[in-house]
Amino acid sequence: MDVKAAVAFKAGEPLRIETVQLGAPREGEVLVEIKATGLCHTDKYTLSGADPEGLFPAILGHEGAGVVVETGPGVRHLKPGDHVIPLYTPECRECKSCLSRKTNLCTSIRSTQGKGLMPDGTSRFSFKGQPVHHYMGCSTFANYTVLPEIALAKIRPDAPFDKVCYIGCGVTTGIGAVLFTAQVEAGSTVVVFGLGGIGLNVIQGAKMVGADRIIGVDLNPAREEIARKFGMTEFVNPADLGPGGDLVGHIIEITGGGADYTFECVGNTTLMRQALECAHRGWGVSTVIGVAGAGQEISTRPFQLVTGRRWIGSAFGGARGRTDVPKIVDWYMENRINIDDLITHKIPLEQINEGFDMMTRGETIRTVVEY
Ligand code: NAD
Ligand code: AHE
Ligand code: ZN
Repeated sequence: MDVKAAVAFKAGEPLRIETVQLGAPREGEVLVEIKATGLCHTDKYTLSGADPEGLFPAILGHEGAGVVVETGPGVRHLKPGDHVIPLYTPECRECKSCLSRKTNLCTSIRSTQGKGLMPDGTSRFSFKGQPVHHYMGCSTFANYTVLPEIALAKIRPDAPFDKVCYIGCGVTTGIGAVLFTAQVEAGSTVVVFGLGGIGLNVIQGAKMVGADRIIGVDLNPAREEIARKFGMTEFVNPADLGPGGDLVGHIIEITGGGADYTFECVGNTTLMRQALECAHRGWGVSTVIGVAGAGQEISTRPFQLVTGRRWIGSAFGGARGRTDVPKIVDWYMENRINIDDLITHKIPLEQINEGFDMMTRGETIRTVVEY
């Protein structure tokens, strides 16, 4: 069938709106009509060429919501008409990782997903007879896409697509990192580096669990107001510390020795080190969420770890997609979490490049494309 998509033909070039061809769902696969998709910083990062797994041409987008149109042979848990959220972290419930109960990183289709292909090693998308890669197993920058059944969370039918699409990445990543990965306790002091689409959800999660102090760090002063609305208690702009300002020293001072939990939500390796080093000696836990570019590495003095700080990471907030995503949709529908105030812009697919430009200029928290 013909579908409308924003295609990434080359790293660093704007997306192009094209009619591409989509093949029918095969064994274990599902055809989904995407109704809405968010723009995540990770899409921009891959388009920039910084992603070692970036492939071109590809249809990016991984933060969607939509409706099942057709199921391929062997699909057991979904039927046409079901409302779904695509999962870039699937949940097969059968692989070693799923059965371990120690991680959400299902490994059943990770290798083909990383190659931009469906589990049988082929692509369903093509343009002028040439294959186009899938992206993170989702490709939500197309109004129809095909996914494996294990990469779809079935959600309640009354949830609005233009809001709950954000649960497909940013909301779950931020709140989940607090609840599932770091397991922040009530009364904790939390520091969040980067107050964008992810960091504000970390703040929202920290407030949910009853953190006492929630300190936000961002270079963009405009982030203070919205972060306070979501539960931030103090704001630090590193630029206010002056040239060569000691961010780590400042945070250690205002927290009386360091934070119980810190979260890096930018993808900056210098900030990752600073986030670790302002975690409290003896017990502080620093969680890396931000995605750094190809070739970048993190470093610190091993003494930072010897003296009891822990450095951990979180993908998709440690959430098990098919199990946890429907629950997070319920939290939204029960007004237990706020998504509406984080969706600052809504655009048609044709304006997607402007959406990324606004993200670069720091003008948006989340932009949603509605088909
Ligand atoms: P965003 O662009 O919305 O927000 C980034 C924020 O960081 C902005 O507010 C910006 O002003 C701030 N910032 C930039 N440089 C800074 C610095 N040096 N010090 C302090 N603040 C700084 O991005 P986002 O969508 O929130 O994504 C954040 C990061 O998380 C990206 O690297 C993204 O790829 C990654 N991510 C990871 C996962 C995961 O599962 N681990 C999921 C989604 C996104
Ligand atoms: N492909 C990159 C890494 C990208 C990355 O870390 N992706 C996160 C999700 S970001 C969503 O916005 C993730 O879940 N990673 C786990 C995984 O298995 O991909 C690289 O460096 O190669
Ligand atoms: Zn994302």
